[in-house]
Amino acid sequence: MTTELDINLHEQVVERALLVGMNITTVSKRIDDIDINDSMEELKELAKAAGAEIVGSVIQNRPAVDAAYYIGKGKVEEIKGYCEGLDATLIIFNDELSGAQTRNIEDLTGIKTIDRTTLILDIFAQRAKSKEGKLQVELAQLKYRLPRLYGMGGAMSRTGAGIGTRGPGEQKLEIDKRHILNRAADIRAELKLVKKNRETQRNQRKKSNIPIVALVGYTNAGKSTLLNELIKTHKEYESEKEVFVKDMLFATLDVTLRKAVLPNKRDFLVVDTVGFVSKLPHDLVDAFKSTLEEVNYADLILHVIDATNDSYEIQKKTTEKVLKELGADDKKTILVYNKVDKLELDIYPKNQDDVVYISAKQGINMDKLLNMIEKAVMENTYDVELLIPYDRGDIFSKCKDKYNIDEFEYLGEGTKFRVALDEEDFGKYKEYIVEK
Ligand SMILES: Nc1nc2c(ncn2[C@@H]2O[C@H](COP(=O)(O)OP(=O)(O)OP(=O)(O)O)[C@@H](O)[C@H]2O)c(=O)[nH]1
Ligand SMILES: [Mg+2]
Repeated sequence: MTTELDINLHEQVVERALLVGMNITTVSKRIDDIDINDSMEELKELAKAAGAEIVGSVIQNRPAVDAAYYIGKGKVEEIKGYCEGLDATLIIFNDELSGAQTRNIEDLTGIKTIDRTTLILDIFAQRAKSKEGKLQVELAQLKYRLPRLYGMGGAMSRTGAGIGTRGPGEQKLEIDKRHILNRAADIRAELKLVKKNRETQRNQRKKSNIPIVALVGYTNAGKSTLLNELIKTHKEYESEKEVFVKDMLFATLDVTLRKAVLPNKRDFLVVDTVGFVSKLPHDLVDAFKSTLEEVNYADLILHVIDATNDSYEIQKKTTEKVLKELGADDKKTILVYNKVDKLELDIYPKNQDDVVYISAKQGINMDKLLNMIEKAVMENTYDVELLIPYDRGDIFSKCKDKYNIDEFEYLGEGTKFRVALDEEDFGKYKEYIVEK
């Protein structure tokens, strides 16, 4: 007999996971498709991030998906044997399973079975700290669970036809379903408020004309470390403004904005974002859309790449794919190869126009990066000195609001200051330019 104590003890035992991947052999591969072995390697990292121990990995080659057992009944029986031999307590599939497939596989093997999406959602749920982050993850989980509800907990939905079909099982499902729908509606309403807030802030930023630079990249590439390094350029820098850095997948779930300063003394904003992996669950991207949207409002993207990771090419492709999904793939981008302190010097190529090799942790090549950022965000701006007569004080205040000017001089003829004007203002204030 199991006691409550047994159950609690059992929950703390590390789950022993067997990974299962499917290689569909008939579909012709596109160039940007990720190789099944790489995909399995990534799944392994994800499973570890969720706290599981990996006991084995199986790849099934098949011309097509099996509707009932995904990899085919015969293969599931084979996997049951592996699980017994390896003492596995969890099976993780590399793709999304339907509710029915999950149930069939669990029934046949007698072992808890989850898919890649559930795994990623689980990691996010463990990591979410802010209220918005938690709500977004919960919404994604509810959306993913709902259509799969009827496949869960096999015994409930297999009450059969005829008398008794509307038994407690079915009723419970209806209650669960209604509960999920209600909760999802509540969360959406709460997130709507947060979104509104975010929009107001965004509009204020837009008015202030500060360039925005977004850090994106594969999880663990060093985005947050780079943000912490960039903000040291600001005179109001305090170590409390630093963000959370950790050697783990998905350390950052929230979008954070911080001020930093360009070599030409102009302020800019740095945005840290959630890291990417391949096959990022659609419900999750959807739920995080309003936070990820910050990327779309950026003037420049710094695509941070861990140059020391063996799979950095794949990680780069993965990030590019997610950017495309967000509609941000045509943004001006600098490729920032990070962690070069761990590489042999000279093995990395010379810096090119939109490529730079840095170490965020050791502060290597930060000056180069900052110059590149300056060049990119100042493109299409005109660095000039203006002399505004006192009877046109309105122009001076407009410039002050828009370009956050710190330094100016009151002269006999008017107010003199340096400013990087945008194209429109450059045309408008031409007559007041004293020096280009
Ligand atoms: N050696 C070395 N390690 C670095 C460098 N930059 C970051 N790291 C380490 O890489 C790990 C991940 O860094 P983070 O800044 O948290 O990475 P991230 O891209 O924000 O990760 P997520 O938030 O999970 O997407 C940490 O252990 C950092 O200390 C670097 O330049 N050199
Ligand atoms: Mg981070």
